[in-house]
This record gives sequence, C-alpha cells and structure tokens, in this order.
Amino acid sequence: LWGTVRNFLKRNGLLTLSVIAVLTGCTLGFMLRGTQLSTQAKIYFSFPGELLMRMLKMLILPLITSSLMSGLSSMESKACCRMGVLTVTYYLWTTFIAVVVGILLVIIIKPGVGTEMDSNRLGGGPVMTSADALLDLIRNMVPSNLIEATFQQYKTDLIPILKVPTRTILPNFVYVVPDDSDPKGRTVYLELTPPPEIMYKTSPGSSQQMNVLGIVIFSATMGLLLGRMGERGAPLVNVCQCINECVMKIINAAVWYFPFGIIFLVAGKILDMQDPSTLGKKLGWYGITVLAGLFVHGLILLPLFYFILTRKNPFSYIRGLLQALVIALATSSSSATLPITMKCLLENCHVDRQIARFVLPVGATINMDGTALYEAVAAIFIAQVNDYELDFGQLVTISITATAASIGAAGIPQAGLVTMVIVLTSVGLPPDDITLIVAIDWILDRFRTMINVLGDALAAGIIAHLCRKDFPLSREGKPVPSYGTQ
Ligand code: DAS
Repeated sequence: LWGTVRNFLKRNGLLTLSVIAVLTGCTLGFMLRGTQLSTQAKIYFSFPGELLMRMLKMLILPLITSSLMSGLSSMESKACCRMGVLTVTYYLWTTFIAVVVGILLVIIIKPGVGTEMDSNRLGGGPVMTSADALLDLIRNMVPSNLIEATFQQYKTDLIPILKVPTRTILPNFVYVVPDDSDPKGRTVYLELTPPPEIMYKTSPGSSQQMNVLGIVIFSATMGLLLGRMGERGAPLVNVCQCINECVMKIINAAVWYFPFGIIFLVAGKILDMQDPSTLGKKLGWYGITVLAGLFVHGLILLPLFYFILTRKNPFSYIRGLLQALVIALATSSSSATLPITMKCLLENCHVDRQIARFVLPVGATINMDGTALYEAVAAIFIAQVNDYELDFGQLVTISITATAASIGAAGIPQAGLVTMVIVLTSVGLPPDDITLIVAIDWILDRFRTMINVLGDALAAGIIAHLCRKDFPLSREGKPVPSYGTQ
C-alpha cells in the first residue's frame, strides 16, 4: 500500500497538493470573510501568495527569451517557417472559433436583455477611442525598453488600497482617485497600470500595459538571426540553452512552494471579493454565459480539434496538463503559469522541446481563446444592457476586434478587461460600462485563463504531431527526456 501511495504521490503529488491548496484557500477565504481584517493584516495575509506570483513572474523573461533564442537558432529554416506558419494559423483559427461560440451563446441566452442594471457610468473622464486602443496594441508590440517592458508588464498588481493624506507627494506610479466618502483622505491605487475605471480618468489611450508580445517578437528575431550566424552565434546560443536549463531546474525546485502560496493567493482574493448575493440575477446569467462558452470551447471543441489533427486521445494529453491548469486557476495569469505549462508539456506530455520552446511563449502572448470569447460575450451583454441593437456588421466587427484585443491582452490578471475597450468602442458602446461587469470579473478571469493555457498547450501537441517529420524527437511514442537529463 505504501508503495502504491508513494508512486501516486511521485507522479501526482504536486497536483494533489495544489488541488488541496485551492480548496483550503477557498475554505479559509470564506471563513475569514466575516472577520474585519485590518488593511495591515490583509497585507501580511496576502504575502505568501504575492511571493508565489513574484516567483512565477521572475522566471518569465529568462524563460521566454532563452526558449525562443535557443529553440529557433537550432532549427532548420524551412522547418522553422513551416512550424511558425502552422502555429499562427492554428492560433488565429481557434481564437476566431472561440469568439463565434461566445457570440452565439450570448445571442441565444440574452443575459442582458430587460436587465434592471443601471449602467453606472463614471462620466466626465475622457473616453479612449478604438483608434487609441488599437494604437496602444501596436505600441505595446515594440517596447522601448525590454527590461522596463517586463517590469511594467508584471508590476500591475493591485496592492491593497491604502488611505493617505491628500497632500502626500505621491510617486509617479500611483494613481489617485478622489474618494467622495472621505474628503480628507483619498483612495490610492498603488498601480502602474490603472484599473479600467481609472484609466479613462487619468490617461486615455495610454494603457501602459506593456505586452510581452514585444519581448517574444524580439527574442524570436534574435533566435532566427543567431541561427544564421552559424559558429559565430554558437556562444550566445549555448548561453541561452544553459539559461533555459537553469530556469527549468529552478522551476522544478520552486514548484514545491506553490501549494503553500496558492492557499493564501486564493484566500486573499475571496476575502476581498464582492458579496455574490449583491451581483444581481442578470450578472449571474452573464457569468453563466461566459462559463458555458468556455466549457464548450475548452472541453469540447479544442479536444475535438486535437483528436481530428492527431488521432490521439485529447483527455490523456489534458491529464498531463492538470498541474498547469490549477496554477492558472489560482494565479489567473497565463504568463505566470508559463513555466509550469512548459514543465507539464515536456515531462508529462512529452512534446518535443524545440516545438514547446516556440509554440508556448508565442501562444502565451497572442493566443487567448478564453479572453477573446469573454470579450465578445461582455460586449454584447453591455449592448443588451443598453438596449442597443447590434446588426450583423457590428457582430462581425466584434468578432474581429475581440480576436485582435485578445492578441493584445497581456497574460496577467484581468488583462482582458483592459483591452475590451477596443471591442466596445468599435461598435459605439461606452467603455465606462466595463464597470458593469468588474464585480464578477475576478472569478471569470480564472476560468478564461485556464482555457488560454489549455489552448496553448493543446496547440503545442498538435504542432508537434504535424511537424513530427521535421523534428525527429516528436516521432510517435518517443518521450522527450526531462530537463537536465539530456
Ligand atoms: N488573465 C489573463 C491571462 O492571464 C486573461 C484575461 O485577463 O482575459 O490569460
């Protein structure tokens, strides 16, 4: 019996611990919701979870740049080109399908029709135009400073709200929101990227959410150029390979802290969440519509595409990804989950390393099926709330802009809420109406992040199968050794 238990824990120990951690976090969060924890106590309570997020974010830049630069530099150019075209085509296709699923469901269920919700517009603030938002998207793809881009990309945590006297000289990264209930003090968001309801007040069109897409484009270009330099580029390629292996070893060590961090990450979010009973029936139906769409796309269509293209059982593949999906649920950040997704692909799903090193980083930035579906549903829900009849042309516009907005969304918490501006303004809806759905966004964000991660990981399996002739290790049944053993 001990041998069986030991083997089970060896294979599934981390996953089991992570699931127990999520359940423990939920229990702890709901138990503490009745108590009035002070802001200081909340800061201490959220510390272990914040440590977990920082660990994951710390690994993103070295993992993405070393994966792409070492992976692409060692690929034969025709194979690389074929893999690249297949990957981007597959990503765009599945994202568009996700949007269509969302649009069909929200038109059938009609969660916003006849709603009693008053769209509490913030009013007064300058409104971002869709041109603004689209320019932002392109601007984010070319970060002026790679390190700052990463820093800014991952510095957008909403630190607990603090009250400070009005006359405090606030550093430039703090956004101040007048707090009418307390004329003396002010509510301060310590935030680099202002939450949506603030963005339009302080800096329309300058959503500073740098996008790791710029880092991916830079790293992929460097990888391709290094590959063409032959022996001259070899030293840097070797450095990238060593960094890549070191990062994966650090991940293997750090993952045993994750269950502990997950408990406080989940509990801290539940502690702060709005009382579900105040969300209103219509918002409940809106949430159900999004979750139904994510279920159909994530657990029916994507596995079906996988089976059709590889003729393999998708659910045994997905079983190898459960650890990554739990981390995605706990962190609501597909970028932060990337190190674990990479580990699951290589060690559980035996996807060829060269394929995983390209498909995953690119997917984590441009492939967000869950986000695209969610933005299309949210936009049409807001139109229904405003009794605003969308014609077919506007639905087509929504499907295109939701796809584009998901490509521009960063893989961090609630990024989909920020880029939704593009979708809303493209059909003349008020971006401020985002505030109608903010209350439920924190829970939907977790599930759409899971589908984002699942979509990337299934794509890696499909691309590895379709390109197996170009990459010998991807031959059927030949497992890829885990890091450090080759
Ligand atoms: N949380 C984002 C991610 O990490 C998804 C989103 O905000 O829509 O993928």
